[in-house]
Amino acid sequence: MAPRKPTLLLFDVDGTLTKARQSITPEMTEFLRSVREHACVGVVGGSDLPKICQQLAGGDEASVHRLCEYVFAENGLVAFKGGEQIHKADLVSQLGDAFLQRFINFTLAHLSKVELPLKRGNFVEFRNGMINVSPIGRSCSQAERDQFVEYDAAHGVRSDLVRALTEQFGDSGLCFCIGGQISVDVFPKGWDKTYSLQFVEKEGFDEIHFFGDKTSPGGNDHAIYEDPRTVGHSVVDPSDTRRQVEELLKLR
Ligand code: M1P
Repeated sequence: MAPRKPTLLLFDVDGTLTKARQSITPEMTEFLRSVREHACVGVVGGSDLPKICQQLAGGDEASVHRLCEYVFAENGLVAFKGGEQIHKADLVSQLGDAFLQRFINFTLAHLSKVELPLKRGNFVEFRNGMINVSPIGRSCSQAERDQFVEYDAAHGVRSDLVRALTEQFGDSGLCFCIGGQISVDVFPKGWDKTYSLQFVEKEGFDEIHFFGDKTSPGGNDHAIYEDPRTVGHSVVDPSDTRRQVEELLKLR
């Protein structure tokens, strides 16, 4: 492998390396491989490790580690460098079961009063480092997901959920973030994508570039995009990511 240059390119996954919830294209995989000859590559996603691996390599974790020197799942709460796990944080230790049960009960009660065109299952997904709450349910199909996106844009279902959670738990040190298409991420303050920077900021990179598509205020890429430790790049889709990386590395 070519010697590493002291620049890190850190990519969001959904909407940045792949279309939302879809798999990376072979062309984008090949592009990332070629980028590794010019810079160090990392990914930081809000999803858990199996989902990131599914999107980036059809579920093959080893391939993801070969493609990316740094892999940060759940915003970096599950962190890998060179294929070795270097960190794991845990929501239960942080918040305790009594609080978590109060939170989950309140959330389910709120969702039980929400009327939608349709609902499916898996409304509260408990992850190592965050709770993901979905009014339609995470087991919806792609077509149902697309339909919810339109419905939510018109009716503000997730904004209402965030409002209710903020009223009830606003002083508990939690963030409520509308990240993807059908859900709200809930995690302790600081456990956003900037969490991952502690693992790279002292690694000797001259610059850390971050590429993400949800960089506006309220988006789950906003904090890391604005962070003084990164040079932020706002992208609209994977082809835009590629174009901006090519410009940055002067590959065109
Ligand atoms: O885009 C990242 C988000 O992807 C999923 O969101 P959704 O299913 O709502 O599109 C979730 O994994 C979410 O946690 C994550 O932030």
